[in-house]
Amino acid sequence: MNVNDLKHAGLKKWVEEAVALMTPDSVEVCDGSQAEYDRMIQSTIDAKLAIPLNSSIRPGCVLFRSDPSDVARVENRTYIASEKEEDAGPTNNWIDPAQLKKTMKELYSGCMKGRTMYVIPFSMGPVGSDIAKIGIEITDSAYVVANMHIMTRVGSKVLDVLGTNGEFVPCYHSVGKPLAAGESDNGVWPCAPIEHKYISHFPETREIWSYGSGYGGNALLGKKCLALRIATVLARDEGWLAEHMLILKITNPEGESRYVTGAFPSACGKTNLAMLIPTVPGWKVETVGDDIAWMKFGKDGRLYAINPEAGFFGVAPGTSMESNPNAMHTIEKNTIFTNVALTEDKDIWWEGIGYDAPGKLIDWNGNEWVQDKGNKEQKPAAHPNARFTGPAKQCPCVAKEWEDPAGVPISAFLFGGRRPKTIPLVNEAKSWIHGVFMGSIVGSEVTAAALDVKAGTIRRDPFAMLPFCGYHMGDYFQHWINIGNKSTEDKLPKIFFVNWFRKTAEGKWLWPGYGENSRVLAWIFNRCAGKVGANETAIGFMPKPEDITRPESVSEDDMKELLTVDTEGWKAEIADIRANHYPKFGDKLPKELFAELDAIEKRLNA
Ligand code: SAT
Ligand code: MN
Repeated sequence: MNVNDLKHAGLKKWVEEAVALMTPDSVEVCDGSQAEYDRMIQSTIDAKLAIPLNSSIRPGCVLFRSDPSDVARVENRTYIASEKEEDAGPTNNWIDPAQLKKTMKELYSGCMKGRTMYVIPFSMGPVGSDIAKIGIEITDSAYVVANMHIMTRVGSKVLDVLGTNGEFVPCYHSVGKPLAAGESDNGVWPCAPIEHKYISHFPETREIWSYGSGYGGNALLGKKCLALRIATVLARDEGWLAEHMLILKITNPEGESRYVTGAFPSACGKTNLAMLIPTVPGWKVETVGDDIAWMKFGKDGRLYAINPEAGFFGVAPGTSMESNPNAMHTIEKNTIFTNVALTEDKDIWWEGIGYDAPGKLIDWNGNEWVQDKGNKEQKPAAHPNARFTGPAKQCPCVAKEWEDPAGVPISAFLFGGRRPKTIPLVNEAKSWIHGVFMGSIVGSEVTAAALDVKAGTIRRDPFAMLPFCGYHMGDYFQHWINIGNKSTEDKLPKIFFVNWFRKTAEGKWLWPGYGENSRVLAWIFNRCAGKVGANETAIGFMPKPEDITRPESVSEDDMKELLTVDTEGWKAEIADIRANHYPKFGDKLPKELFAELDAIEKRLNA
């Protein structure tokens, strides 16, 4: 499709301006067809950026290797350019929007020379759903187009919904690597040096401008940029929730179903939880989403969630038939792999895939790699943030209602992180505001030594939204409080804190995790259904021992430890929140949260 065929005058004008600025050789409006996807993949194969995998083992799959400077989201190059600096808040990078646009326009000037500009109409959420939003991404990357085909709903059907004057979020993206006449990428992942990378959000005008990176959330602008950073601003203004949450369907042995969402910082096994296979007999868990939930109130006063995405952009290393068979089945075909290792028979391999490297590999840098299990210093064959992009509809445990435009009614919110100490296995908030308090103090042990935080320390990541909230985090806490005032406690989701990562003083896991987490989900389900009581403690409601089953591998003593309030640990936690966490938000921290902190402290001292 051609720019002249666009029926939306505002969209046509916006594209024409981008063409004048970025001067691509040609322009294509994406129709979302299979033929278009195949053409995108073929063009990346021709440019030696993609390697087709063995079609008898992994049909329809390709492998990309990115540049070592372009392997993950770049948080220090990600900006919230609100008019006023205080609106971005202490957790975001801020630049004056006018100044940022000037800098970026210089970078965008002529940036698509020698390339095709693709115009991608996409819908976050089922096309036409009340909860869905439309974005238009302009990009010079066929890799981005192909990934967007999997991760979102793309094409003419979206333009039909947009009509002649519908609203859309305009998103600019360029890899920032123009080509000279006759030049091709020829096997070199195109991107710009780190100091020219910008992932910019303009919350007031609801625009996204991304430059210099072709990877993941920096480039697939529907995901963290639109569905979280811009959507949090829309949600604040319109009275709904845009959250970094998985969505689960849980069915009990009687066949009753409930839906829960959960927010966990990265590296806490969110995708595994979303696709969990229960060990408790008779229970079933299905997936609605693995990363993002948008929730709006229904007429009945309950919150209904949709998954705005259509695919999974999951971390490959550590994913195996043991840790997540449903993810492994999802990526058997029609999947894009990025920065995993390649085997001799053109299949994929990564650390933690569940079996040794079969023979000589090509690692994510494109070099020969032979596994040396005796060598602890050996560099991994797959990048630790290597990813698969797989269609959600291929997931064996995807819930049948995962695309229901009305969304699914939510019974519970889970918050959690990697907490080796203090935080019990599960703990239910006493009220909405207590739950908001729990969300505001989410934290996780830093595991990767690469971050400039000491490994073993707790990094606070409120609501798992630290890099994803498009405005001041203190105002965001207030928004959560306001949402609670829009309905009544009996209709609002109950809120739970969970922790699968408790360790003994000797460093041994107290809880086996994975499928065994279904025991906790079953208790949460039964609490929501009013089928079990609980012990009321200083920190919330906790299971009575007889109401939660114990895995064989967990001793009675360990189970007791998992479900006991660590009073001294909690006192230290409260002191840390008071001294180091809450002060970061200054006078934007809602006073209700300080009151909650005081109340818990008082109960701990009683
Ligand atoms: O790169 S993404 O933002 O899409 C994934 C992640 O980092 O969480
Ligand atoms: Mn995520």
